[in-house]
Amino acid sequence: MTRIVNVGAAQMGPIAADDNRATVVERLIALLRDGAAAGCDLVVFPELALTTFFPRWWTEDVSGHDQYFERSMPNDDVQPLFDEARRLEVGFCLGYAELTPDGHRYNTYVLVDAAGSIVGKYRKVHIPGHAGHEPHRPFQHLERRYFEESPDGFGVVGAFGGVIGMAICNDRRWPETYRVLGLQGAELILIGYNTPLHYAPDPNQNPLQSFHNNLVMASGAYQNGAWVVGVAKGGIEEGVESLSHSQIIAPSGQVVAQATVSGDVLISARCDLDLCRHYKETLFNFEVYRRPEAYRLITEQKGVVRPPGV
Ligand code: CDT
Repeated sequence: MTRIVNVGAAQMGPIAADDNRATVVERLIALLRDGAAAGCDLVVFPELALTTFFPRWWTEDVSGHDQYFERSMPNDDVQPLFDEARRLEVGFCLGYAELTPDGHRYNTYVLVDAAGSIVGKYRKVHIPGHAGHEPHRPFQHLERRYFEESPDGFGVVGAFGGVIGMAICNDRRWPETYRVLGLQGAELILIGYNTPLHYAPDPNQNPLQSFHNNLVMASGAYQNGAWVVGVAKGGIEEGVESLSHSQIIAPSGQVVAQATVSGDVLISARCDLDLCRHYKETLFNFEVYRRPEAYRLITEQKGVVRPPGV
C-alpha cells in the first residue's frame, strides 16, 4: 500500500495590524478550499497566520500586544475554519500566538486532522531576535520579548498515515530541529515562517534570504530522509518586506513545488512517504551509521568553548 499524502502549502500575503480575525479566517478558508480542489489531504498555513507579525513593534507593557494572542484553540473566531476543514475532510496546520490560562505566551502550531480535531501541538523552540527596545533598527524583531521558549522540545505525531513533525520559522535554520525530529522517525516536517528580508544585525545577509531558506530546509530534508514543507507569510506587511518562496522539498533535497508569486497562493505536491525509506534505510541509516558518543557536545554545551590552548 502506498502512503501518499497530498500536501498543500498555503502561502499568505500580508495581514494588516487592524485586520480582524474574521477577515483573516475567510482568507484561510479560501486557501483551504483551494487545497480541497487540488485534492489535498493536508493544508499547511504559515507561522502567526491569524495576525500581523506584531513582534516588529515595541510596547512598554509586555501585554501590549495581547489582542494578537489566542486564549483557546479553536475559539469562536477560528471555529469556521475547523468546521470547513471537517466538511471538506481536509486537515490543516495553523500557526498562532498562544496565551495560556496561566499567562505564558508561545509561538504555536497546531495540527488538525480531517475530522477537525487537534492531533498535535508544537511551541517554537528557537526564539530569535531581541527582548529589549532597539530603536536604531528600522523595525524591531521582539520575539524574545513576546514569546517564551518552548519547554516541550520537538515531538512527532502519527497522523495522515505517517509520522509528522512541526517547527516554526527560525527553528528551520538549526540542524538540531530536523535531527531530533528525524530520530523520532519524522517523515513529513511542517514549517511556517515570517522572514523579513532586512536582517539588521548583518544586512549582508539580506540578498541571501531565499538562498538560506532553501539551503536549510533542503539540507534538513535530505539529511533526515523526510519531506519538508516550508510556508511563508510574505510580501510587504505594515511596511516590512518578508520572504515568500514557499516550497515543498522531497527527501532527496529537491524542491518539487515552489510559489512563484507572493500573496495568498496554494502550492501542492503528492508526497510519497515511502520515499523517505530510500534515505532513512541507506545513507542516513541512523541505527547503523550515527555516532552519538562523538556528538556529546551537542547536548552538553550551549555556546562555543575552545579547548585549552586553541
Ligand atoms: N519569525 C522568525 O523566526 N523569523 C526569523 C527572522 C530572523 S531573526 C531576526 C527567521 O529566522 O526567519
